[in-house]
Amino acid sequence: MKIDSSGDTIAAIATAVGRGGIGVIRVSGPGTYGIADGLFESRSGIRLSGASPMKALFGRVVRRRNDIPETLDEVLCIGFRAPRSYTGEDVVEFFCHGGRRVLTNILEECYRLGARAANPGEFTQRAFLNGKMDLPQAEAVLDLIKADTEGAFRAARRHLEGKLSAAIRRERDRIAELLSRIEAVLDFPEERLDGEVPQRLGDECRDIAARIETLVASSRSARILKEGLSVVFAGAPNVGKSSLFNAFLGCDRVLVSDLPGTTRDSVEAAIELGGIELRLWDTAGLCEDTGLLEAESVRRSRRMIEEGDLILFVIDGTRPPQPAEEEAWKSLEGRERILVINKSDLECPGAEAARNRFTGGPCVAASARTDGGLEELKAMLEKQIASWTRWPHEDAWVYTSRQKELCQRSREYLEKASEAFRQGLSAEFAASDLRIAMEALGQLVGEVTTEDILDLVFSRFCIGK
Ligand SMILES: Nc1nc2c(ncn2[C@@H]2O[C@H](COP(=O)(O)OP(=O)(O)OP(=O)(O)O)[C@@H](O)[C@H]2O)c(=O)[nH]1
Ligand SMILES: [Mg+2]
Repeated sequence: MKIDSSGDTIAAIATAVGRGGIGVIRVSGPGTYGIADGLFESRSGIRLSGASPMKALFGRVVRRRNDIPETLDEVLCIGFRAPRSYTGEDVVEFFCHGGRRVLTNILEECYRLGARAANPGEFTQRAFLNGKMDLPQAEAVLDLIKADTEGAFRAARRHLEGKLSAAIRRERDRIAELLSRIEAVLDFPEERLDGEVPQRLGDECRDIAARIETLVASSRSARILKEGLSVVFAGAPNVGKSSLFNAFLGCDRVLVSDLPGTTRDSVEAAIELGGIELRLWDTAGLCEDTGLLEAESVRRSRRMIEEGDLILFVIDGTRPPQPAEEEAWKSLEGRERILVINKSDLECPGAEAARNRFTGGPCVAASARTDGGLEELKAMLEKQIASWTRWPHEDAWVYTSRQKELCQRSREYLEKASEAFRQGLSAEFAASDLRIAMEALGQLVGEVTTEDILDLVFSRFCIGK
């Protein structure tokens, strides 16, 4: 991908592939109006290049073969003049009928008149290169397109407001100011960093590092909003994991039977709860290995339990808790877990003992058969999710792993600089660390870019955006 792609005019279908009421073709670049005038005939007879920008014109797209005109579609067409467009260049959008062939025919006509196919994310990349948005905002556009749940949507909207960039620039400016003070000393060695001054500079570095660390901490909440959570139903065989999984989904998704060992493989299904996507996992019962297949089933269950964000540990209330179950519960210490005492529609003599022994996490009595306790369990999950996604620094969140890594890099070098001051090393060491810390923040907001960075960000987009 080239950073400087100006000069080219690009075109793509901007709507999802398939059949739709309308489909949009977007063209951007210096040749845009020439292409539009070459294929679009407005009903009023005005050429698009002569019409006022952002005014919709109705007309038809015409393909000419050997000077014989053929109507490809009747469309609405809107032109935008640089720099007042999404990309900051001349842009034209054709609102056509949404069939694949209709759109492809018109797109091919755009190519014939001089456009080339846009790369994934190239429109947004141009918007970034033309200063219409910064890099975190461009990343937010991608998140917004991908958002399936209310939580992911809200996170992307907030991301798009650009508050992270403002917060990052503030810290970057503080580093720059520190650097200028240190460089003054380096330039005029007679003004030595003496006495408590290095100490104070070190404290300032640590202070900025702490602020960045606070931003990094928000990334967990952002990840949950964006990607949701995995919730694993785990426990001994036959306790009713699959029955509860089905009850949660409200359908008979997986097989249930009174034979232990019914579930052999981990099965996933997604629901939305509290605006967050929950990926529910039904797993095979944890049992003593009796054969190769069982051993593999248990291995898979263990892996899911390790990877899950939250474990619903299910036990059967009609029988006393088993030592192996207690052991499994103990091994989950420090993890997010909820004890579910199932089969509460029956006599549950084991429930009391379980409540006493399985401590260190909330507990709920439930029945997959009658749906008893399910609302309570869902409310418990919802509360948990709300506490994870509530972030006090509402204004600035770290959303992507790229942003998180760069924040961490910056923080690490700020701490190195602080340490260099503390040890009384030459100010040059600290200065070089601070430059790296500053550059990481510059990369985050997109002020320092390389083709690699742009590739990383924009290649994840779809074509047409
Ligand atoms: N009475 C009653 N029976 C239940 C309840 N939940 C499950 N069962 C029964 O318990 C048996 C085992 O249920 P499953 O859902 O297959 O249990 P599981 O934990 O998935 O079992 P494995 O996949 O073998 O590990 C079945 O006969 C279910 O009908 C419940 O809440 N009440
Ligand atoms: Mg099962």
